[in-house]
Amino acid sequence: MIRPAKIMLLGDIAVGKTSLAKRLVFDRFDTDYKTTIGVNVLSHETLVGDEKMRLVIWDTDGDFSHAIFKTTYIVGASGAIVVADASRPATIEKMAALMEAFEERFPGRPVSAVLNKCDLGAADPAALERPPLRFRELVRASALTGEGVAAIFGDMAKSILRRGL
Ligand SMILES: Nc1nc2c(ncn2[C@@H]2O[C@H](COP(=O)(O)OP(=O)(O)OP(=O)(O)O)[C@@H](O)[C@H]2O)c(=O)[nH]1
Ligand SMILES: [Mg+2]
Repeated sequence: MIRPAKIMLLGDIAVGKTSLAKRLVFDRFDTDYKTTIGVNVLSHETLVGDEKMRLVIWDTDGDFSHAIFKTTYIVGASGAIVVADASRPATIEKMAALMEAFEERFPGRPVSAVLNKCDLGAADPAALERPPLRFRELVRASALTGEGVAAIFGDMAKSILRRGL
């Protein structure tokens, strides 16, 4: 049996949500920016121990912002990967706010915070001090180099399986 798990990819406009999903699923990177219109769904099979999982990745348009929680796209989400652009502090604020909103809507479901575009340099430390980020693990990633990408989705799959979601 393959266990399906719906994972939301959330975050501000152009932080690299689509690029992270494409790096995972196709091991490809595009420098061209083609904004996502609405939602794009990608499927990726992975093994957690000897358990087969199908990650159904809902790559959302950053334009939704908090309005995503008023749509049906969010229904049945097992977890969320919330992405920021390490080179734009405002997107880190947005990530924190979206994480809080997801946790309020789905208490007990895993949420991970990802600082993408780490190939461009380190994030502004002040932006990372804002609660709730101060108390959390932030995963550094780059869809360009591939750094962190497999681990982000793999850890999310493990958390979902462990919690029986
Ligand atoms: N240097 C660098 N550029 C990246 C990285 N990830 C994405 N980009 C670039 O950032 C731009 C936006 O990437 P997308 O993946 O389309 O961003 P998105 O979050 O899906 O954007 P929306 O769909 O509009 O919300 C593109 O030009 C990508 O090539 C990265 O890790 N490093
Ligand atoms: Mg996109």
